Amino acid sequence: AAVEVSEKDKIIHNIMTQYLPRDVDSILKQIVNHVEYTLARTKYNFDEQHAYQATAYSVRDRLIESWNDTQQYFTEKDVKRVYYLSMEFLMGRYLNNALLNLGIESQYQGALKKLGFDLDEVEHQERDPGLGNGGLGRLAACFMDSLATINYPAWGYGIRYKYGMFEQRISKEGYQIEIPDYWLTAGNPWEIERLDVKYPVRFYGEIKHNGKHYEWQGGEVVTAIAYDSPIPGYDTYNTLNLRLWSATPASEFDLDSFSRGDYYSAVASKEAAEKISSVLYPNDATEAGKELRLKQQHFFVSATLQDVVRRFKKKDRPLTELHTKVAIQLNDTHPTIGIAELMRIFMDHESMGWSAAWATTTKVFSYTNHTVLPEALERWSVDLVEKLLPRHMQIIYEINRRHLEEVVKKYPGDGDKLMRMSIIEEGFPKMVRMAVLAVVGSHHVNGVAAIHSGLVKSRLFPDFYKEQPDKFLNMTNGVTPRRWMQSANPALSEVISRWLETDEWVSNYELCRGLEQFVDSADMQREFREAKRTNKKRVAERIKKEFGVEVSTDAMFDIQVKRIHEYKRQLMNVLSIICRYNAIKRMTPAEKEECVPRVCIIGGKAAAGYVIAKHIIRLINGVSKVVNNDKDVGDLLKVFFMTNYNVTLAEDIIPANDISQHISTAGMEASGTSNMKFVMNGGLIIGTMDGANIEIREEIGNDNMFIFGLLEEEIDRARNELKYGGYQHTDSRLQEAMKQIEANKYCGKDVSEPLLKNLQPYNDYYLVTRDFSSYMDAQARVDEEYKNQTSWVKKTITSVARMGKFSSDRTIREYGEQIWNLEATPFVPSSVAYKTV
Ligand code: OAK
Repeated sequence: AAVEVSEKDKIIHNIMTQYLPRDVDSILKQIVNHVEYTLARTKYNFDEQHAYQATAYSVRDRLIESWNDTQQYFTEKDVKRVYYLSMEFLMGRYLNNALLNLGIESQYQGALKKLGFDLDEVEHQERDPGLGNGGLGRLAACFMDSLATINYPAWGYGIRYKYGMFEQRISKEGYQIEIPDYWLTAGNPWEIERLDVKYPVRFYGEIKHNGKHYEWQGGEVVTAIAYDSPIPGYDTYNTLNLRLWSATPASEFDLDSFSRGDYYSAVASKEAAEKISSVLYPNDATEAGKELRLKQQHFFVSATLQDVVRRFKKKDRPLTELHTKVAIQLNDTHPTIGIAELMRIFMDHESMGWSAAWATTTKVFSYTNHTVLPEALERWSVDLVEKLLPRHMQIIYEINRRHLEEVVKKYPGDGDKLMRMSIIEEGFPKMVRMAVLAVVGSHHVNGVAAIHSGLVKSRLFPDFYKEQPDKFLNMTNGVTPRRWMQSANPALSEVISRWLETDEWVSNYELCRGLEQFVDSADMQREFREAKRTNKKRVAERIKKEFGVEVSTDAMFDIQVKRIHEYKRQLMNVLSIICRYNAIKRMTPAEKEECVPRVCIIGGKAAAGYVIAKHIIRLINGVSKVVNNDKDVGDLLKVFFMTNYNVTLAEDIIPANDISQHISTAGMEASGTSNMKFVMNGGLIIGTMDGANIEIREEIGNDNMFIFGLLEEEIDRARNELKYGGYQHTDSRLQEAMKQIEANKYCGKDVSEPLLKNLQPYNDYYLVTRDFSSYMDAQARVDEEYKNQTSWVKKTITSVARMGKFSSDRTIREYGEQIWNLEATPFVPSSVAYKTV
């Protein structure tokens, strides 16, 4: 179709026909320009931090070009978009990811070299934006990368916290210390502040009826301001948007305080607005229940929905068609208040009736559950919701009334069922169950691994599953091979690309199956081992620098890094390390000859208020000190607690793993995602039949994993046996380790007493003592198998080849096809008006 082109468009076209050139000298000029004009530094003398910032700005310029084109293209084609709503996005550093996705790493390397800088060093200047806790936040980031790469029309929406995840330090005595993470100190060159994209968000106040509809008035109003970060896809021009909201005082005056002449309190009350987006709650999979947290949720959800509805309304059409252009994914229950908020917008602002509003709302939302831990299922007291969001409480009551009416019709007289299915939990105080609201208001509900999705149906929502079985789906998690292989592990990626004679596996992981045919090749085996050694060497150097301890790259690198949580059983790991230490102490010189040396690495943050988790960190540090300083042990065992585990540290150490530990009590880890990253990087797993471990085993084969422990279906019974005295472990190694802890060999009794108490049969909820022997057996198999390095490396090659299922590209395609109904829409240049002149 002919496109109308105005005179102005032609002029703009004539000066801007060219995209930013990609050759080394042009890039060099772009960087130096930013040093001078953006940073206002002299171009003859600038340091690495300024080199980083100028480089980042120059990359951002390119992303803005493709971002604008992509968004204009989506609008023109009037495509359906998915909006991924998440309280957390753990993006990690941007620079290297952007360069690789844009395919211009080597040019930037060249340009920086001419300026006297090393790209690697420059990349290290970037702060890691830690706007998430762990798995859930990092999954959102992998999903953004895959959405862009697959060319799906998508936006991410979240909160621009001023303070991200705390920085973890370890005191001299081995305790965790939390330091606030003011990550914006040196600015954030990746974001674009949109002072013109802003929405009012109200809290508190009262509800009036004006004869036509309800109005929410008074209370407090804050303004949400948008900050956009472009998200490039790999090997595509498409660039998506991550829009994070920041809270600022509403611009209108509070005339009441003015007339009272109370200028200072007027200003102070405005200052309070900024608190809403000030700090990420550092709680992983536990519920804080704090008023500010609910405020954060409504703040970002309300701004997002206003933005989404405004975008939809640019074209003249009824809002009852919203679901044809909009899919909204709720990343856990955190954005679930959006179901009530969209109803409110429909009815109170857009004059829709209840039925039409509800029919559309339930066609828009879908909900992902990320945990079955009861302490993580969000519930808000009715009193709090009523006070903070009075109109939403009314709407939730009405949603519940209509929903229960249906239940009563079908199951007259079944009061228990009614209680179980109610959004409101009757009790003192009455609570709103956000997960039930999410299920009732969504067209699909999914878990994140096969076993977990089964538990979502059977344990969390059995009554709902019975009514609407097709509503419940499984979407097994995945991770992006761009960040977790290509970028984090260039050594192995280079080997893979050479053998496959293509680097297309980076966006088509299934191609790695082609590696399997070479598994017997001595050359390939050698190259895999060399890549591993390179990665282990880097980590060994890091250990030398941080701990002053030399470790050999011949030792087996054994890694467990994840949030510290009792269900993840870091305690079981450290107990087995103590047993290993005791065993080594008893070895004869001949036995020591046969013993496989290990470097045990543990890392992760404990929520500041999670006392037991902090004790576990203290114990690990105590064991580390005793073991590493024991001359009898030498190289055979070294233990390190890596401080401040985050995305950047993960990228550094995951490629160095020989074995990694994913040892949760069966049924408790929804999926896990680092398990996938570790295997993709040429390591094997010791783990339980839990989360995605089960599917990894299905894909790579039982021979390539070290599986142990009780199965999910055995857990309830085992718990009862422990609790009521039918079972007591008899593992003498465990008894010895516990005795040493009791004698305060590794830490003081402030730590050892509560830890041991938790291991008593009636208290051992996570079944550490029950799974212990089976775990030790699996560890012995690991040692034995590692002695045969050829067979070991073959296992890692086979595993890397078979991990295709766990690319987040596969996951996102499934969401796109089965939940969102999206179409891949790669940008086609000729169709954008000003480029068709
Ligand atoms: C965090 C807060 C509340 C509820 C769940 C979480 C969370 O991080 N869950 C984790 O999500 C990951 C991504 O789906 C899973 O891989 C982890 O198993 C799960 O614990």
